[in-house]
Amino acid sequence: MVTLYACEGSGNCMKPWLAMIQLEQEFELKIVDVLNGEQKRPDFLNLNPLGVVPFLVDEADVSLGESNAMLWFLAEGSHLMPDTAAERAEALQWMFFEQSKLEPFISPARFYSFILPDQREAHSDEISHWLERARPGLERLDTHLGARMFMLQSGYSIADIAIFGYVHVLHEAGIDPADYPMIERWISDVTHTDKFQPLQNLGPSNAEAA
Ligand SMILES: N[C@@H](CCC(=O)N[C@@H](CS)C(=O)NCC(=O)O)C(=O)O
Repeated sequence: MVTLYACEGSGNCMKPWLAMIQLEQEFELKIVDVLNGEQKRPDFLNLNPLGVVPFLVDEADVSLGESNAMLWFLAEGSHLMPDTAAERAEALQWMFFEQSKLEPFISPARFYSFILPDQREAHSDEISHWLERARPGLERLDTHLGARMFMLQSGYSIADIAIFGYVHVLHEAGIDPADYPMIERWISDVTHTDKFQPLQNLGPSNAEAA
């Protein structure tokens, strides 16, 4: 049995969580309270010395950090993994793009605007900087999605789940989704994929105490 350590409200944690739900893979969810520093407690650091979530373990040989690496592992041999080497490489390209051009800017802007709104004012200069840095990636993504329904021509895959994690909450970062109509259309299409669950459902009611 796989155990996923995750926190509420996180686009990164959503990725392996949603993939396992859509793959109908049994797993145990343990919620880590990152706002209260549980990820830096010795018991969790013993598991993952980097002290971050998501983190994925099983009883055998899996001990994995990085949400997109988890997607790659979980999707092996499933309909979420593209068939050809070229498509798999393209999926990886978008997964690296997500971690370098989108997540580093959308995630912190959202953190101080939505998760900790009382700190928005204190971080307003950084938020403006992050929103500016997010724009080229979002424009590139919007153009890409104008020509296809999902990230890959072959259909819904881990590339969509990777990008969806933070892009579907861009409004919570202070970005107007109406600026990116193709992304808006794609967000709606992803929410209509088989067995989709929204981020709000990633929480203690579906988890054991960590
Ligand atoms: N690149 C990593 C990012 C992991 C990460 O930074 N997780 C955040 C939550 S989204 C975290 O645990 N933050 C708490 C901390 O840094 O102490 C991934 O994709 O999994």
